[in-house]
Amino acid sequence: MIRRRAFDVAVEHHGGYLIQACSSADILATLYVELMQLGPGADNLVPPRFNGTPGTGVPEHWGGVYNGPDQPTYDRFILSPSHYATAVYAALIETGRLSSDALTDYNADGTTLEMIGAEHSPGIEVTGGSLGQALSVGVGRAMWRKRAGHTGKIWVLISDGETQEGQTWEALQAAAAFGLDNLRVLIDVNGWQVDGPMESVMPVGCLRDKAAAFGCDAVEVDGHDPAAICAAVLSADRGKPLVIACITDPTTGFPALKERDDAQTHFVRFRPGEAEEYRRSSPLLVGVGR
Ligand SMILES: Cc1ncc(C[n+]2csc(CCOP(=O)(O)OP(=O)(O)O)c2C)c(N)n1
Ligand SMILES: [Mg+2]
Repeated sequence: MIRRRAFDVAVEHHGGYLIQACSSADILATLYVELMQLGPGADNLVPPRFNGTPGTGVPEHWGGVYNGPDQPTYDRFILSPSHYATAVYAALIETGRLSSDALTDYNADGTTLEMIGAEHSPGIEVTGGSLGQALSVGVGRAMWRKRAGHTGKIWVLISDGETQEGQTWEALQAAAAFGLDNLRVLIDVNGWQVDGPMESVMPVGCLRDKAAAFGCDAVEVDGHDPAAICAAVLSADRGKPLVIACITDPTTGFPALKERDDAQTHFVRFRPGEAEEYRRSSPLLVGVGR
C-alpha cells in the first residue's frame, strides 16, 4: 500500500519520489509495525495547515507527534532523506496515524504534507533536506537519552546517497565512541542517487564493512525481508550503535521503472500514457480498477 499510494501521488501530481517508496516500503512497514515502540499518534488525524514559521503568535507544529509522544520510554523515528516523505506519510496512513485521505492535500500551498518533508510534516521529526545531517541529530538525541537513562531507542533511516557525505561518517564515529547502543541506523541501499546508479556516479563500496570499521555493529540484510530486518535488530551487540545496510531494489512493485533513463529515475515524471503502462504491468495493481 505504501508503494501504491506513492504511485497514485506521482500520477496525480505529474511526478514524484516513487523509487524511494518502492525501495523503502518494507523497511518502513517493518519499523512501524514490528520494531518501533511508539506511543499513540496525534489526536488530529487530519494534519493542521502550515501557518508560518514558528514565532510570536505562530505556534509550532511538530510532525513528530504523528510518531507518538516524545517521552522517555517511547522510541523516536528520524527520517534523514526528506524526499522519502511520501513513503512515510503512506506508512502513517496504513498504521492509522494519519487520515486515509490526507494525501489529497499533498504538496498543495499551505499544507504540511510537503513533497520534501520538514519538521512540521507528519512523521518528519527533523528537517533533513538538504541531506546527510539528520543522522547527527539522531546521535545527539541518542546521547542525551543514554545519559538521562531513557529507555526509548532512536531509529534513523538514511539513504545510500547520504553515505557519500562526510558528516555521515563523523556521526557514526561519534556514535561508536560514545557506545550509543540505543541508536539503530537503517540504510536504504537502493543503489541510486540523483544522477543515476551510485556505481556509475560515485560508488560507496560495502556499507556494512565501512560501518563496522567505524566501530558500529553492522549487518547487511535483504531490505525487502521484514523477518531479516527484525532478526538483525534482535542480534544487535550491546555497547555499539547498530547499522543495518538494507539492500533494496528501487523498482519493486513497478517493473516498468527498470526501463527508464538514468536521469529520469530519481524523480519520476510520466509521459502521456506512461502511467497506464505502469499500472498494467504492476503486480501491485492486478485487478485494481482505476
Ligand atoms: C548536501 C546535499 N548534497 C546534494 C544534494 C542534492 N541531492 C538531493 S537528493 C540526492 C540524492 C541522494 O542520494 P539518495 O538519497 O540515495 O537518492 P535516491 O535513492 O532517492 O535516488 C542529492 C545528491 C542535497 N540535497 N544535499
Ligand atoms: Mg539511493
